[in-house]
Amino acid sequence: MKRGRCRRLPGLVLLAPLAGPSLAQMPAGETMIGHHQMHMDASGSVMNQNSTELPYDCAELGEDVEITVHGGRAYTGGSDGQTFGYSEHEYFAEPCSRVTVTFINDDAVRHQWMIHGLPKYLYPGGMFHLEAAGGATVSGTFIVPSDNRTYLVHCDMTQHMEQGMKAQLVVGAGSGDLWSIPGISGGLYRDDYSPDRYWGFLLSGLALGFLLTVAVHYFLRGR
Ligand SMILES: [Cu+2]
Repeated sequence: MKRGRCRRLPGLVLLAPLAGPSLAQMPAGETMIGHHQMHMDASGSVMNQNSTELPYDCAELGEDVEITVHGGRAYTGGSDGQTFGYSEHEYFAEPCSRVTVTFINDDAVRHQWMIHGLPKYLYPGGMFHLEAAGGATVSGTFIVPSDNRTYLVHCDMTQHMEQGMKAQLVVGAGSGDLWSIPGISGGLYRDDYSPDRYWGFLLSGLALGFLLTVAVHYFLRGR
């Protein structure tokens, strides 16, 4: 997925919503759990939804942004070492926007779309969290603060982020790309499996062994 696919389109639906059960519609059987404002049913869960309360630094609500994103094995972009991914790994919103995310899980295993770094006085733990069971769709809404900042989005299932389910939400001008966002930024520490490196070590070892053998041979002959 190339950067910029979801460049800001104020007030527009970025991708057409797909049919499917949505937790935003609060179907029968929903559960609300304590202060985490967690809505849960068989299709998944939404945690810390907020569509009305403004962050302290927002004088008024900005634009409405709708993001529809798929998650699953089909979205690795062919990158080595990745098993999972999102259909888009970067999203944009203006400061104080109300962001509604519809997350469609194309896999059979559970996946999440979780964002970190939001104000803790509005979002316990600083996070907003969607989790979708295999084949399910969940959606939820949160409001971002006014500062220019880049937020981490990922799936918190074991090893899923390391295997490609990592993305970023850029609010305003952002605060720089996060590392290891598929298709956008490189790793903090890049692994090097280059065969040249190992050939170098092997040839150096052989040359050193040869020189030592010759040196010992002449040393013994000279005695
Ligand atoms: Cu996942």
